[in-house]
Amino acid sequence: MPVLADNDGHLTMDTIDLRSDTVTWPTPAMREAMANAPVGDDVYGEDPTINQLEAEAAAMLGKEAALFVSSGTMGNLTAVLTHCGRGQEMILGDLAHIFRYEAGSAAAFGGIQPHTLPVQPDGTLKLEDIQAAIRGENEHFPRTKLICLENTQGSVGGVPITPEYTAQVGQIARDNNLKLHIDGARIFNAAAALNVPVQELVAPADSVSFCLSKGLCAPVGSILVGSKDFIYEARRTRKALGGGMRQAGVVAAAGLIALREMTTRLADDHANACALAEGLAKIPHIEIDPSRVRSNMILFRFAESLPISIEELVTRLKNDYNIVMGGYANGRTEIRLVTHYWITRDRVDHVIHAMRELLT
Ligand code: TLP
Repeated sequence: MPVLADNDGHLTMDTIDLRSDTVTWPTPAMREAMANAPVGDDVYGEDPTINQLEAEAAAMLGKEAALFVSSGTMGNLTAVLTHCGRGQEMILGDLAHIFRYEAGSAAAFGGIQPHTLPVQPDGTLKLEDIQAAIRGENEHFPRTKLICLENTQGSVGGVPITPEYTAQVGQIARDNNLKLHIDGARIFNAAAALNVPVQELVAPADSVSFCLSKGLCAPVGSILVGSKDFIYEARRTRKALGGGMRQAGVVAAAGLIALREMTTRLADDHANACALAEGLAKIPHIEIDPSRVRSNMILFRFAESLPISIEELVTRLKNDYNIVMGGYANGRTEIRLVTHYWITRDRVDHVIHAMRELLT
C-alpha cells in the first residue's frame, strides 16, 4: 500500500495513525506478558508459550493444528508452498494481497503460477469464473492445485466474505480435488462484521492464515491453521524459509492476549470507522459513501475541487494535528484510512474536526 507522505520517524503514542492497523502498538498488558513469558526452543517444540498459542488458535478456528509464523506474508507463503508444487497453479483474485503485495513470493520461491480472476465489489470471485479457471488434465496445461480467498478483502475496503459464499467455493474445491486457502489476515474483523463465529467462516478451508499483529495489536506474528498433516508439512516449509524460531514465546505471549482479549472488541473499531466516514461525508471536497464501510477500513476520494494538493493536506494534518493519514488504494484513485485499538472515538472526532478546518 503506497504511503502518501513519508513521516519523519518520530511517531509517538499521541499520534493518530490511520495508515493501517499494522501500526498498532502492543498494549501495556501485552508488554507485561512478554516480559514474564515462559520460553523454550520452539524448533525443538519446547516453547510452552508458543505451544499454548498454537493450541488455542487451532481450537478457536476449529482446526486440528496451528503454526506460529513471523508475518501474514510468511503465513500465506508457507501455505501456498505447502499446497502447490513448481509449475502448478493457484486461482486467486487480481486484487488479492498474495498477488499484489507479497513481492511475487509464490512465484519467486515456489515457481507457482497465479491465475487471477477479477475481484467483485463485494470482495468475491464469481463462482463461474472459478469453475472456468480450473484446468482440465492435458499435458499443455499447468495443474490447478489451490484456490485462495481473502477475508476481509482489503483492496475493496475491508469487505467481509460470508460463510455461505465460502462454503460454495469450498464445494468447488472439493469437487475438483483442489485445496482452499483463506488469507484471513483480518478474519476476526470479518467474524465481527458478519456477527458469525469465526469457525463457521473458515470451516470449508483447508488452511487459514490470520494476523495477530494488525487489529489485534500484537507486535509480531501470524498463525497458520489446518489439519495435523498439513501443519506438519507447513512446519517443514517454514523451516526451509528460515522461519523456525527459538525462544519466540516472548512474542507469542502478546499473541495470546491478542487472541483472548482483542478478538472480542473489533466491533468498536468498525463503529468508529462508520462514525469517521459519516463525519467525513459532511465535509466539502470529500467523496465518500459511508454505506461502503463494512469493517475497519474506509476508502474515499478527494474531489477535483480540492483547494490544496493532497501532499500539502497530508503534511498539515501531520504537523498541525498530529494525524498520519492513509495510503493510496486501487492505483492512486482512492485513499484508505484504517481504524484500530488506538483510534478511540475522541480521536475520530479530532480527525473530523481537523479535516473540516483544513477544507472549509
Ligand atoms: N497488509 C498491509 C499492507 O501490506 C498492504 C496493510 O497495511 O493492510 N494479507 C492481507 C489481507 C493483508 O492486508 C496483509 C498486510 C497481509 C496479508 C500481510 O501481512 P504482513 O504485513 O504481516 O506480512
